[in-house]
Amino acid sequence: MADYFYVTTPIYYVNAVPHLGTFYTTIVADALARYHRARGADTYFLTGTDEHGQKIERMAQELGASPQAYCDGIVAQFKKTWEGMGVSYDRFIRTTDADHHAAVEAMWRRISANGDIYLADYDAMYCVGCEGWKTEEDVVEVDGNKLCPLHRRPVERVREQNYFFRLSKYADKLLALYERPGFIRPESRKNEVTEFVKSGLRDLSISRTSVKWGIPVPNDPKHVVYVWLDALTNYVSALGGPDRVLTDPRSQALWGACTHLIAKDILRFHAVYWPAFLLSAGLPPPKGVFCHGYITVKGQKISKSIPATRVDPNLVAGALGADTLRYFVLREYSLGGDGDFTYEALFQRHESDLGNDLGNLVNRTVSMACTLSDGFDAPHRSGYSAGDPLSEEELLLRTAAAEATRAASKAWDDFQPSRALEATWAMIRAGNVYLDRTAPWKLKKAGKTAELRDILANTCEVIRRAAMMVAPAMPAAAGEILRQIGREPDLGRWPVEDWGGWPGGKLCEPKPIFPRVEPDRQKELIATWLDQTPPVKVVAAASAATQAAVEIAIEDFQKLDLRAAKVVQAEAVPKTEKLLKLTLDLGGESRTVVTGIAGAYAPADLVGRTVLYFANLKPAKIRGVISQGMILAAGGENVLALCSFDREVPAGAKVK
Ligand code: ME8
Repeated sequence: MADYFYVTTPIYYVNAVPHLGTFYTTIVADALARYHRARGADTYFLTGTDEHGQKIERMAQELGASPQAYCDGIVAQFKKTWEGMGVSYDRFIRTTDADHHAAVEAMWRRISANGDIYLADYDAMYCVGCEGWKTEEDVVEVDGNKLCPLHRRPVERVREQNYFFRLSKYADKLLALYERPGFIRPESRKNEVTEFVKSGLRDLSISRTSVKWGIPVPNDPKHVVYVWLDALTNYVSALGGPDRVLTDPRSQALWGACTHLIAKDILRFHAVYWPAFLLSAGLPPPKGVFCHGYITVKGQKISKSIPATRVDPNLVAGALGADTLRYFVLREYSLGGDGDFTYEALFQRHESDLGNDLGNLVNRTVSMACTLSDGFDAPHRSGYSAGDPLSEEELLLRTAAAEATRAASKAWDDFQPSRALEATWAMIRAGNVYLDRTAPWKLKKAGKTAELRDILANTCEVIRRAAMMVAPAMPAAAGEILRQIGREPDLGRWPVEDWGGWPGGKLCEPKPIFPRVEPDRQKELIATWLDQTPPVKVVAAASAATQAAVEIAIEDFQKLDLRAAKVVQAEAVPKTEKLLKLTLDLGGESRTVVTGIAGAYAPADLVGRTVLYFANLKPAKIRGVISQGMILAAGGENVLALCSFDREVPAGAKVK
C-alpha cells in the first residue's frame, strides 16, 4: 500500500512579514516533508496566507489600499522569503484563491445541511488581534476597559445578528477523538484541550455582518463567513474541497495522513473548532495536530508587536546562508517545548556543528583525496579481497552509521528533528574520529596506497550518507557536499541502514561549505542585524496621525500628579507576556504598578532607574494585583522607550 504524508503550517496573517516564529514552523514542516519524500512517501506540504477578516480589512483601509492589493504585496514577500529559505511547499494557498472560496461555501452548506447552523442576535466581545470572541474570563479589566491579555488592547463590543454553529453538540465526540492515540501531540496539550472541552462548550458565532472583507455566506451575502471557519478550511481546499476529500482516493489518503503543525496560540482553533466543523460536515478529522512551543527572544515570545523580539530570517540567511539558520532552529529546539533565541547560540552551532564537525569532515576528506589520491574515485575496498576481516576502526564506523540512520529515521518519524540531527551528528563525529585514528596522510608516505584509498572510500561513504541525512534540514549544503564528493546532488533518497559501501565518484576541488566567521565579524554582524531588522508588523503610516489629540485646559493638566519615581523592584507577572509588576519609591512612600512594558524591558534592566510616574490615576486591579497609577513611555501599543530625566532627581520629585 502506498504510504502518504501530508503536513500543513498555519496560514499566516498578512499583517506581518515573515519572522523567526513563522520561519520556525515553516522550516520544521519543510524538513519533515523533505524527509518523507526522501523515504518514498507520497507527500504533500501546504502553507499559505490568511487574508480575510477585520484585522486585514482595517489595515488596508489605514494604508489607503484595497484589501486585495494590500494582501498581494505581503504575499509576494512571503513567497520570496520562503523561496530564499528553500521551502519546498507543494502549494502556497491564499484564502483569496477561487478554489478555496468554493471549498468554504461547500463546507458551510454541508454544516448547514446537518442542521448545525442557526441565526441569533449576538452581543459579545471580540478581539480583532486574535480574530476571536472573548468571554468575561478571557479579558482583563484596566481602568474600566476590558483588554485582550494577548494583544493588550480593548476588546470591541459586537452587537449583530450572526449565524451560530452548534459547537456544544460536539463535546462528547471531541472528547472521544482526543483518545485516539497521537491525535494531539505532545500529550500535555491533549490534557489542556480535554480540560477546556470538559469545562463546557458554547455555540460559536460563525458569521459577521459588520465585516465586508471575507467570503459571503451562501444564500445570505449580508454576512461574511467568520475568518477562522474560512481559514481552517484551507487544509481541505488544497485537496480539492470537502467533496473530493470524501471521493478521490489520493485526497482521501492524504487527508488521513495529515498533521497540522501549529504553535500553542492557535491550539483551540485546531483541536476544538476545526474537528467539530469537520464532524458536522461529515468529514473525518485529520490524523492529528502537533503543537510546538514558542521561540522567545530574551524570554519574550517573538511577536509582531514587540520590537525587542525582532529577528529577521532574511538578514541572517543573507550573511550565513539559509541552511545555517534552518539547521539552527531544527537542532536547537526540541519540537513541542519553548526555546530562547540568541545570535550567539546561532554562531556557536555554525562554528562547531557545521564548521568543525560536518564541514571539517568533508573538507579534509576532499582535500586529501585530491592531493594524496589524485581526485580519488575508486569504489570501496579496492585493496582487499571481499573476505578480509574489517579493521576495528571500520567496524566502529559502520556500526555508528547504521545506528545513526536507524535513530534519525525514528526521530524524523516521531516529529523530532532535533533528535534526528543529533543522531546524524553522532555518525559525522564518528567519521572524524575514524580519520584521526586511521591517519591516511601517513599511509601515503608509507606507500600504502590501497589502504589509503579504502580509508578515503569509507569516509566518502559516511559523507554521502551524512549529506542525504542532513538534506531535510540543509538541502543546499547537502547538494554541495554531494557535488564535492563527485555524486549527483540527488537528495530525493533516504539512506538505507545497511552499509552498501562507496559507489565511487570523482572528487572535486575542496571548498569550505560553512566558512568560519571570526569573533569580531560575528559581533559586527549581530550589531548590523539588530540595527537593520525592520518591524515585522506592517504599521499603517497614517495610524498615529489619525489619533488626533483633543485639546484640554491647563487646569485639566494640573490635575495630573506627575512624579519622578525610583524602581526598587521589578518582576514579571506570571502567565502574562507583557506585564511587569514594579515597586516604586516615591521618596519614602512605596507604590505598586503593573505595566505592559515587558516586551521592551527586562525586569533586571529597570531596577535603579528613575521613571516618570502618573501618581493619581485611579487604581485598577490587573491580574489580581492592584496597580496604583502608571509609568509613562513613548510609543503606542509597542513601547519604544520609557520616559526618564536628563540628570539625577530625588525620588518623589514633582513634575509639571
Ligand atoms: O494565527 N514561536 O496566523 P499568525 C513559534 N492566521 N512559532 C510562532 C511564533 C513564535 N514566537 N510566532 C508565530 C494565525 N509563530 C492564523 C492561523 S490557520 C488556519 C490560521 C507561528 O500569522 C506559529 O506556527 O498569527 C503560530 O501558530 C503561527 O505562527 C501564528 O501565525
